[in-house]
Amino acid sequence: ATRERSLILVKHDGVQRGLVGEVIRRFENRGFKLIGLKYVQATRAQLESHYEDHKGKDFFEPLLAYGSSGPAVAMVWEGHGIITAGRAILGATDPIKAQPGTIRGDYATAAGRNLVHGSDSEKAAKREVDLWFKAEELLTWHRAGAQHLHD
Ligand code: DAT
Ligand code: MG
Repeated sequence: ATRERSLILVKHDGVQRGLVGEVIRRFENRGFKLIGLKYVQATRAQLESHYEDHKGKDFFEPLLAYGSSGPAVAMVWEGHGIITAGRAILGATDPIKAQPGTIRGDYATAAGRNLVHGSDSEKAAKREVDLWFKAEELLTWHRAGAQHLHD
């Protein structure tokens, strides 16, 4: 097992669609460990920072406006390969191209309502975890049976 971490969000559309439990279930079932969880009203400023790489793109303003219109669920998941595997669990950014069996491929139809976020690199994960969580909000614990999940 590694300590690799990823910031996963159930964005406001995911909350509205009642998919919080579904998202958690898929990561839990896969064997990843939940180390941080909160229900948050993101501010525009927080989303501007979160999505800083996309500043200037035509979807940036709608992304901030919709994302700050209601609550989201922020999570930190930990485990070997979580960043790559987490992105695979979410599916492609454009849900039309997302494979069935992924969250976006099963539930979403538009990039602007693609339900979830997942960190795309270790550098991004560190930045995003620090943006959404304080250090003391991340819990270290041993998942029972971990020896059966990892060699
Ligand atoms: P991802 O969320 O898969 O990492 P991204 O980082 O390229 O995708 O973009 C961030 C978010 O911006 C994405 O989840 C939804 C929105 N977005 C991206 N491309 C878009 C587009 N062509 N139209 C509308 N929204 C878009
Ligand atoms: Mg991204």
